[in-house]
Amino acid sequence: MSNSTKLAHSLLRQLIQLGVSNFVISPGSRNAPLTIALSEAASKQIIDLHVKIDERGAAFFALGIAKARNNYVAVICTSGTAAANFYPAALEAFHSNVKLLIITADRPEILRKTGANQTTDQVGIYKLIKTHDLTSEIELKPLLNGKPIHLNIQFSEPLLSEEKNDWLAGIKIEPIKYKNNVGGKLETSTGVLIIGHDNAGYTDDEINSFVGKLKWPVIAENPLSFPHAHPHAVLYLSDPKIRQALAPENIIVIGRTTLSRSVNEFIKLAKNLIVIDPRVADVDNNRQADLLLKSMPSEVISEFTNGDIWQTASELAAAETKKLLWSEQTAIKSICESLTSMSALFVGSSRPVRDIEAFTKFQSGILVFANRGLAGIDGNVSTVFGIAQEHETTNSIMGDLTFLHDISALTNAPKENLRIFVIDNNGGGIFSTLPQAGSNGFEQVFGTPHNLDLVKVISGFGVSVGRVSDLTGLELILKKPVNGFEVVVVEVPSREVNAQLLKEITQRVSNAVRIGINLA
Ligand SMILES: Cc1ncc(C[n+]2csc(CCOP(=O)(O)OP(=O)(O)O)c2C)c(N)n1
Repeated sequence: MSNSTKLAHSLLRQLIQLGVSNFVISPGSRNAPLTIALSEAASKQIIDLHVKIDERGAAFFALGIAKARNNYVAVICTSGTAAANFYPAALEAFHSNVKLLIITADRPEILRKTGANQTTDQVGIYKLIKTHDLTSEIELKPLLNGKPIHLNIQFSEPLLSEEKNDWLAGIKIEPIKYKNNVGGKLETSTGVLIIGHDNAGYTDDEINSFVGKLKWPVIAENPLSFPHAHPHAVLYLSDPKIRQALAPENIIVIGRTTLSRSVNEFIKLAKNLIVIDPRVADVDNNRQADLLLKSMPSEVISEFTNGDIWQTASELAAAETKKLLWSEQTAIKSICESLTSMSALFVGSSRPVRDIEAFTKFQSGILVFANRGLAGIDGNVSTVFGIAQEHETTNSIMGDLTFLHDISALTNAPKENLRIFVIDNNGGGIFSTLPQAGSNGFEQVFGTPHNLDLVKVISGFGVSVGRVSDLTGLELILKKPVNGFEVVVVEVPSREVNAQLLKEITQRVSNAVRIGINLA
């Protein structure tokens, strides 16, 4: 038995025993000791093995499964540029505390800087994630602490072994159980609670339990998951007078608020800001607040804060949003209203995540995911493929550029029930809502139209695809249950028209709320 095979067996056996059950691999030679062993484990149905030719997508796919399972998922590649392709997902995992277990195969250290083939410095390649550079067996359990991990394994030749041994014999799987930290006491008075999109890693139930103890009005970047959240707040908080009128003594923010200027301006108005986010311990240790809490308090002493004014404002806003014409906003609102309970939703970066914040409300039983660690438009299709593995039904909404960025994922399309809605505005619509709108060369450097017929592109991959360009067409599709994998290209008005509609609805909502709460 070669030393490399023995090392691979020892490390994989430990991981499987500790409850790592999903392994994502990409083909290569240096990682062969691992991939051959994993193929054996998969054939005995001890693990789930996923093979992806592109390491960048492989890592995002692993990230998606890891998010959905709240457990480590291993992603394994050969040496050289393959390892660099893990970088975007590694960064996303670091900033969102996802249990990504990165394993890069390497050549022996002695070959570094000698001009040897496919050999670079893989130690510290992900900078923010410490590398464990291994030449021999180590105990892995202490490393599985809930954060992303990088194992760089030096494999020397021979990489393959003629001899067979039953390295899985007698394996006993005792998974590590990961629990979020909930504990400690918070004493405060009146205020408003704001829930950032990624929940700071807490489950919806953990947050809802905290909401119940706090008895304050709630607003959420992801209103779909929180029955007590006042929807559409981001629209009317764009008005400085309304912000001022609603400004509370205290604000608690769970996680990060990365979606809108209006909510962040509102947060600045509180006399006292409390942040709850485990990442303030390390990832975000320069975060500023009057009180930084690394865990969700289990005991809360607070004063009931009347939310009637928020209720009124949100009802007035809801009435205005019902009058919307066909647009990205109506499409996203209708898709979300049609979601069935016990399903997952993955939301792409850019406008879709923001339209959900502005135009949707609580929908029972939907698990919402997004890559908010760094808000990349990369790897979103692969991430949703990973999430879909773990749910009976998954839907996703993303922009056309986000979809195209990760189009290569379609080479390995899933068999699960997954429907991806691509909001096609032929380019980056968000930029038309930002100050650079209309600047010199805007279309070339910001709008970046692709001018592609997405239906043709997608069908080229052999994937089932439909096109809708009005509400009636969309509603017809929404009535059909998700059955297998399909993409729906949703053609919406131009980016400029959408930006204008967004401005108008924001203004209409603000006016209605100002009048409704007697600020006019
Ligand atoms: C990897 C990466 N590159 C660039 C960006 C900057 N960026 C943010 S939104 C966006 C445009 C996205 O366009 P699309 O997916 O079509 O969504 P829309 O803006 O139309 O809602 C870009 C390029 C990013 N967030 N991530």
